Parts: sequence; C-alpha cells; structure tokens
Amino acid sequence: HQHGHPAVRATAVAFPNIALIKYWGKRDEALIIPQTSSLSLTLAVYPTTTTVTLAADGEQHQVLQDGAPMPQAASVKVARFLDHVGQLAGSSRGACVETSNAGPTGAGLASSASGFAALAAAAAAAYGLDLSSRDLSRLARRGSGSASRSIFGGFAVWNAGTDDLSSYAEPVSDAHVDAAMVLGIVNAGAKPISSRDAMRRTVETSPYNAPWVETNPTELALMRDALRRGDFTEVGEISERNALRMHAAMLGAVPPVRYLTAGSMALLDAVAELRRGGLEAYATMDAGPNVKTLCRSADAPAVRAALAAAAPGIEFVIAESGPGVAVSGP
Ligand code: 2P0
Repeated sequence: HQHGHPAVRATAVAFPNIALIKYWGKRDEALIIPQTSSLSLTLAVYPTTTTVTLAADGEQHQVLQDGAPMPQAASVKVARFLDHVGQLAGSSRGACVETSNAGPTGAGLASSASGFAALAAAAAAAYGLDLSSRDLSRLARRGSGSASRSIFGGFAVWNAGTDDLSSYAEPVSDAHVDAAMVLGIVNAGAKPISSRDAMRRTVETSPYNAPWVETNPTELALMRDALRRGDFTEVGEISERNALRMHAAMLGAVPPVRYLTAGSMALLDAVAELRRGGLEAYATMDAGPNVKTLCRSADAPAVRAALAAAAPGIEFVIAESGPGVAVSGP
C-alpha cells in the first residue's frame, strides 16, 4: 500500500446497490469472503455521506450517526474497521466518524453497502492511504460484503475469490442494458434478523445452501451474457428467479429465515400482472420485505404508476442507475 500524508479529514458519498445475482453466505467470516460471486446495480437514491476526521493522539474512535452516538453493536463494527484502516496506514490514531443515510437504515435497502463504501473511502483518504478502486473495494468488503460493489457505479460484479487479495468487485464494462428500479417500500423499519446472522444460519443449517452455491456460476454467466447482448428480458428473468432462489435457501434454514411478508407477495403478484399486460418488470427482494422492481429506465414512470395503482398505501421510489463512491475534501 502507498502511504501518503494523512489528509486528516475527508468526506465520501456512496450509494446503495441492489444485487441481481445475490450474495448470500460466507466462506470466511472474518475476511468476508463469500461462497459465491454476485452482480448488482448501484442506485442513484439514498446516499450515505460520511466524514472521517483523525483525532488527537491518544483519543479513541467516536462514531456519530445523524449527530448522535451510533448504537453499540454497529459502532463496534465501525471501530474495528477503523483499526484495520489505521493498521494499513501504519497509524494508531483514533478517528471521529460522522455519518448520515438519506434513506432508511437496516431495512434491506442496502444501507450497509452505501455505509461501508463511504466509510472505506473517507477513512482511507483521512488516514492517507492512496488506494486503487480494486483495493478500495477489498477494503469496503471487510466492513460489509455488499459494500465492495458500491465502490462502482452502474453494474458491478463481486468476484468471490478465495482470499483477501482475490475477493473484490469491479465494473461490468460491457453491459448494454438501460435499467432502473422502482423501490416498493413495504416496511421501512429495521429487519427482524441481520443479514449477517441470517446468512450464517442458512450456510450452517439449510439443505438448500449447497444447490444455491452450485448453481451460481451458471446463473452469473447467463446474466453477464444477457447484459452483454442487451437482452433485458433475460436479465429480468434471471434476476427474479435468483432472488426467489436466495429466499428459498433461507426458508430452508433451521429455524427458517423469512423476510418476505404478505405485502411482499402482493407486490410480486402485481409485478407479474404488469408483465401479463405487456409492461416488462421483474421483482427482486433482499434481507427485508421491500420489493424492488427492475424495469427499463424509460418504463420506470409507467411501472411506478401501475404499481401504485395496484398497491395503494405503499410508497414507490424510482431509482435510476447511480455513480460509484466519490471523495471530496474536508
Ligand atoms: C446482496 N444482501 O447481494 C445480498 C442479498 C442481502 C440480500 O449483501 O455480513 O450487509 O455485512 O457481508 O453485505 C446483505 O448483506 O452482509 C446483502 P455482511 P451484507 O446484496
């Protein structure tokens, strides 16, 4: 790693991403090496903005979310992450982190992806590390797996790899699909079980984990080929079945992990109904009840209107393809 002069203070903005080929399950818990590769679309909504300021000698890390101390469990994760960045930079200085999410936190809308991508970029800059985007992706991965993908805009693929060096995300540079998502906010509250715990339980107890892992390379290859050919229909069909297969794997855990609710299922029906009416839309769901509907960018207003009519009382937000992480000065 290159050691520059510490910037002392840096701010970064990162956006969430939603996977079309999901990450679910780790091979190595400490390093966050996944069982499988994944592929996502970074969104242009709900950014996280994070400022890292190096503290005076001898001071501890301090973590503030929206100006208030972050809950203990989350702030311990952040402090451990800062220790790692400090080690890379050869520094034992503490830091103050100030972060805020424009969207809901911990609701399965990828706040940990935008959060650790922004933290990685801001902390690396504050501690004076000059990292390539690949190394920044590896660093973000150590905080939260999905954050490795939010370093990049548009479509990104996280190569599972087998160790710290080989597990990183990179842009899908040959995608020819103009896609957007319509986010259906079934419930913006925090999830009942963290994705970290839920994926561990899936790996350890679900008989469907093995087939989930075994089918990943083929599904990913089909997805990459469809993106290359600009075949939106194929991209959508693979995405929807991949989300359902991930949920099938976790439904097979003991005890079962179920994030989907009646509201989620109603939206799945509504999306299928749109397709029957000739509007191409496909659903994907993560570690929460919210349903994200993938569509062609040009169709997003029509998809939103149709879903809003089918599911009154649910808020729908159009999310176009968004940019990678950006660092600004102090
Ligand atoms: C994904 N999810 O690919 C999958 C699909 C949720 C469902 O990545 O333990 O917060 O911090 O690596 O990244 C959510 O898991 O988990 C996630 P950790 P993370 O987007």
